[in-house]
Amino acid sequence: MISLKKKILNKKVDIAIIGLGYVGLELALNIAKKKYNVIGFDKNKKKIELIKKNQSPINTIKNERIRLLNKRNLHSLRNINLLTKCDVIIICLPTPLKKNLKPDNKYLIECFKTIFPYLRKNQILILESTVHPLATQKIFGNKISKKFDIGKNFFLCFSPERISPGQHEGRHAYLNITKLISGRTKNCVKLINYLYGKIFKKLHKCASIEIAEFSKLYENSYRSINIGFANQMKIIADKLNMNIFDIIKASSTKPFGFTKFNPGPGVGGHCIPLDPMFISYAAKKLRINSDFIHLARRVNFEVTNWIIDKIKKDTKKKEKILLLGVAYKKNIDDDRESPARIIYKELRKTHIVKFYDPYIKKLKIRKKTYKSLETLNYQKLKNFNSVIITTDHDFFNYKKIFKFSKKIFDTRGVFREKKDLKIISC
Ligand code: SAJ
Repeated sequence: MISLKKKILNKKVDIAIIGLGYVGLELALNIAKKKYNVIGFDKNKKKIELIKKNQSPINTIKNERIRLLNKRNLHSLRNINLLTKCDVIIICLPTPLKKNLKPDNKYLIECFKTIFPYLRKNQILILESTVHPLATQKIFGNKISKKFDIGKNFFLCFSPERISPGQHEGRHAYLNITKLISGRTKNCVKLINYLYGKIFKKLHKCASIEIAEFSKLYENSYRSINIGFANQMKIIADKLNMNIFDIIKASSTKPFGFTKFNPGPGVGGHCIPLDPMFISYAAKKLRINSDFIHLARRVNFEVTNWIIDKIKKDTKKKEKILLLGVAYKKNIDDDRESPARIIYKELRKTHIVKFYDPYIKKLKIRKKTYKSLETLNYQKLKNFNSVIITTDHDFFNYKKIFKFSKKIFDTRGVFREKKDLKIISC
């Protein structure tokens, strides 16, 4: 414990990061920037090769940052035996949902099976992946405590990732975001506090690993529920011929007790549609109610269908439609769970539909791949009967979109201040 503390404070620890996705790579770069020795592992050999060539596999992480990593320390899982020499092991792997909406911990379980033989005394294992309550103990803690004395000769911690993809300035910048830390024992908390205290500006010590697990899910369920509320209010306001954005703008003048959320085409990404289901899973196992979570999820899907119905009512079959943006939110290249995918797939059944996204060149839907328009020629927007603003990327020139489009379905409120017959808010 003492020697580990000294090594951490003197930056002599070797830190392994398993999973170099948008969480693990960002973390690796920030730890390397603080002059720690980082050893990166990822099962995707192509990704490792790309990073070794100083090319970022993630559009929100710029190539020039990749040089921070010592390329000799990047490995596929073939060299996982190197883990034994590492003092700290941080796991940043995906935790998707299964088709039955239950948590799918297969990546964590497989990873733990692979690394377990290489765990040795006086190592710190930190899980950053989003998991259902009690999962850290269930997947890692129970088995580790058979081989080690957690808190004495092995240390188990949990610190949920809090990345806001695509946002790098100000309070949303990675290192400015308060990092929750937790550990199985007091010594575990002390050690993650020493290490993460050297990397992040602000830490919050959670009373237990389970509190930290639940907090992550709570904050994202809060978002899903409030976005769902905004989407349902949009549908009601529309029926009353009111602009929901005028309503929200007025409510936002209240300086307390109100947090603004915008209605949109639905909820995409790898956090908000998924994380609340981890709480629902835990509630179901306890046979208690989590209606809020299911209602929000339902409304956030319903609003996408409501938009599709509105477009079908306002257009004729076989008309030409262009979707502007397919990413799940602005200024990123990620279309996971993006509502634009549903809109594109559905409208293709009755219309001639194209899409353009500056960050996404191809859409894979089921077994088919659909290509984005190569470029966006604003003058040619008039060749489409209508345009749908599905993702409000800052890249778009909205003045030109307004000028050259015949009809605009605005699902993001970008034209909320403009009252014009050719703009249909939805
Ligand atoms: N959305 C709305 N209305 C809103 C906010 C979001 O319709 O008012 C939609 C977005 O278009 C998107 C989805 O919801 O399709 C999710 O948006 P998000 O802003 O929550 O973005 P995410 O999924 O990238 O969420 C991440 C989360 N970060 C972590 O889990 C560490 C979330 O907690 C952050 O609050 C969010 O980034 C952020 O603020 O950028």
